[in-house]
Amino acid sequence: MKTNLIFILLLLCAVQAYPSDTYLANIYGRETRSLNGKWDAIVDLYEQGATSKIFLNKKATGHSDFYEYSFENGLRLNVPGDWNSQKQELKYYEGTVWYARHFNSEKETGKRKFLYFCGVSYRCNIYLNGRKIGNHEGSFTPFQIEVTDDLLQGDNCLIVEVNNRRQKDAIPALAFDWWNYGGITRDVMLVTVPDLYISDYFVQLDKVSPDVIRARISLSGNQKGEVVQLKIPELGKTLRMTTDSVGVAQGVIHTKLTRWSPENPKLYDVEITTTSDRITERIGFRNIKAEGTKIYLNDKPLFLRSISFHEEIPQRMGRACTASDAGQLLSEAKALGVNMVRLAHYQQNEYIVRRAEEMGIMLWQEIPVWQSIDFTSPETLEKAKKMLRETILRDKNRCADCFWGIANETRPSEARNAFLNELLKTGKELDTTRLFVGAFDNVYFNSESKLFEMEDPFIDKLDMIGINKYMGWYAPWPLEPEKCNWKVALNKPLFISEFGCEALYGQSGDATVASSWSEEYQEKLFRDNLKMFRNIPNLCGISPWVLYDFRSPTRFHPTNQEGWNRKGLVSDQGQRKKAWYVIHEFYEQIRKKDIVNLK
Ligand code: GCB
Repeated sequence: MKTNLIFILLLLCAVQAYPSDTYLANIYGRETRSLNGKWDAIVDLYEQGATSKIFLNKKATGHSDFYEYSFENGLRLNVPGDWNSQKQELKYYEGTVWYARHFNSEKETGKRKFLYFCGVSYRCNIYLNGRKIGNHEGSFTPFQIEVTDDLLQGDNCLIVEVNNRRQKDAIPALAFDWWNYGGITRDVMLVTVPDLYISDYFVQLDKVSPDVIRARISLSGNQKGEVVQLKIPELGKTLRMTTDSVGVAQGVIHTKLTRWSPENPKLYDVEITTTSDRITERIGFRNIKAEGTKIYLNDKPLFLRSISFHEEIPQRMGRACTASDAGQLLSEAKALGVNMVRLAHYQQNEYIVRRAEEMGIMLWQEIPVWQSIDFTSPETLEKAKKMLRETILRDKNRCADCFWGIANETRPSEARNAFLNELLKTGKELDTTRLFVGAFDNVYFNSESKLFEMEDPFIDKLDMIGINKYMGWYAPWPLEPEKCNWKVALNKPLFISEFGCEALYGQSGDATVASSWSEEYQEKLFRDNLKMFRNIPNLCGISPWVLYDFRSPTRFHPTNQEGWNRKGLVSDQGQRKKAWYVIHEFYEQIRKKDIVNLK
């Protein structure tokens, strides 16, 4: 009863936090026209394009007129796609590129039109027919701009100024351990909706109850007194609601249903209709909670068999951006025997999230608050909050998303604590059905107590604590692995969110020498770490770092790395290293015997 009351109160707060008037939930369920394809591009090394107003896209007429630019007959870039992998000269480019394309549009009475960008890396300004209509910061979340009144009948010229320069106040900031891909890296589309449309909805199972579906549906323009119908045909359920004074309709469905799980990733067709709009989506229902030191999915404790990957196709040395890329990454994860993926270190594209859900893979999604963020800057805090908000908005109906990660490897300080507190507050205002987590790297070996310990006042606020610990690589073993005992956050579920070491595929060497960069060293390190994990009493799962070797400019070794982080269980060419088999065997044992405690 008490839980329900708290839920309703939080729901009320949440309603105010949503931009219900002009939002567009479930973009792939809308009437869209793709603006993907080849775009014209201009590389603006000295960032002079704005001063030269190249967004006006002028053409010379008469005798004395000329312009020192033209989008025609120059560079062409694929959208979606990063520029780094499309042109050798742009491999290391960090700066501005202008993208341009034309498209036709017709005025339609009773309709509204939006431009929707699934992801532009890192910041951008959008110009339509010579006029700036919007901007966005943050590579990994979508944004939309209403263009109903800006579109011309017939030809329209869309220009996007994209910049991926690293900055101190950005998220991530100046240095990070992955490639800084720039460009329009995700789908772009023109969306058409009715004047009064279904802008947003949150349809999920109650936090604790297995047979109560809670629905909150928002209409554009905060329209009051509209009838909204939610239908789940397979359950034989139809819920009729009416919107309140802020255009929100809320209700519950009581029903017996099959809950989504890795073993049975059941999804239901859900249909929402109003007098003017209709939208459908496949939605799954599950309960996730942390209690004591365990994670419960559908009231059953489980061990999280996870892996991480970047949104990168190593063979192509570029960003993953299509449905088939998502299939490639996730099927390699699935082959390892996982029931979960930690999507590192940022919000990955919707193809990945939706495919994971269909395959029965739980997700930890995080925002790129990675190590050295400027915690003292109020602007950076606002950016982080916006990123978290945009993540939750996009994926709140994805039952696969079980964990929202708010930070990776941040160290306690007054500024850091205050920053993360605020961020967490924002997250909880938006979503109370998931678990909030973070990954920390401040566990250390206390030579007096002879225990692995950690002091961080913030971790008490989280539902599960992720620990990144590189024993045998960045940290030498202080004792035999089987003698390493942990006393960290004993009252909470503890998840090893990273561990591992580098090895070059096919390189054979001494299993006791780190600098051999050998598969044997990596294989032994994995076996040793698995021994230690048995001594973590509150362990609820592990996520080795990382599935594939990935590109990183911070990896300087000329023969073993060449700009690659070699911690993959799978090489950049897709070959499985010896350590892959260690984890595969371990995960198979856990799965077959349904093991929850390693002890
Ligand atoms: C970490 C980071 C991850 C790095 C990894 C490494 O702790 O969280 O982003 O890539 O270590 O390989 O050093």
